[in-house]
Amino acid sequence: MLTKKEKRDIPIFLHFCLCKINIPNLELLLTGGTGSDRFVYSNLKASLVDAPDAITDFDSSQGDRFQLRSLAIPTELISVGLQRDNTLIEASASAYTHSSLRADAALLFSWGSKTYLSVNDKNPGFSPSQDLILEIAGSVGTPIGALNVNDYFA
Ligand SMILES: [Ca+2]
Ligand SMILES: [Ca+2]
Repeated sequence: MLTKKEKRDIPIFLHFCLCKINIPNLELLLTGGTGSDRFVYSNLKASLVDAPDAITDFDSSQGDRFQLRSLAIPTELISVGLQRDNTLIEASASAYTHSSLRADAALLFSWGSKTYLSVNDKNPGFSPSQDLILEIAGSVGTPIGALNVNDYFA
């Protein structure tokens, strides 16, 4: 597994579409740049809690969106705020529990100084080996409660 120091900065040749094939243990640092970008994931296992990708500049107001190839957009997006756990895996599980996150729904939560986006699979509880976890930075508004899923996914 790669450590955070070994995260690779991926040069952006395709401005519009950043696609990641299913490589769970490859931790990517992705930068979209200005304008509308698509961060495309082939499936939910492509970025898991033990080595989550980091999006450095997600900006919904620019039109940046996540796309889950071959999956419908999440049924809802819930923001649950700061989780005070010792590890990211515990924080993820807490966030799922606190929101009673449903199957196929998405979640925003903070842990430490970072914000994470998770997409649940068809099983309601959090699974470290099944449910997508991404670190997102940038202009991420995270009021507590239900957010517009179309502001994050396309
Ligand atoms: Ca952008
Ligand atoms: Ca799940």
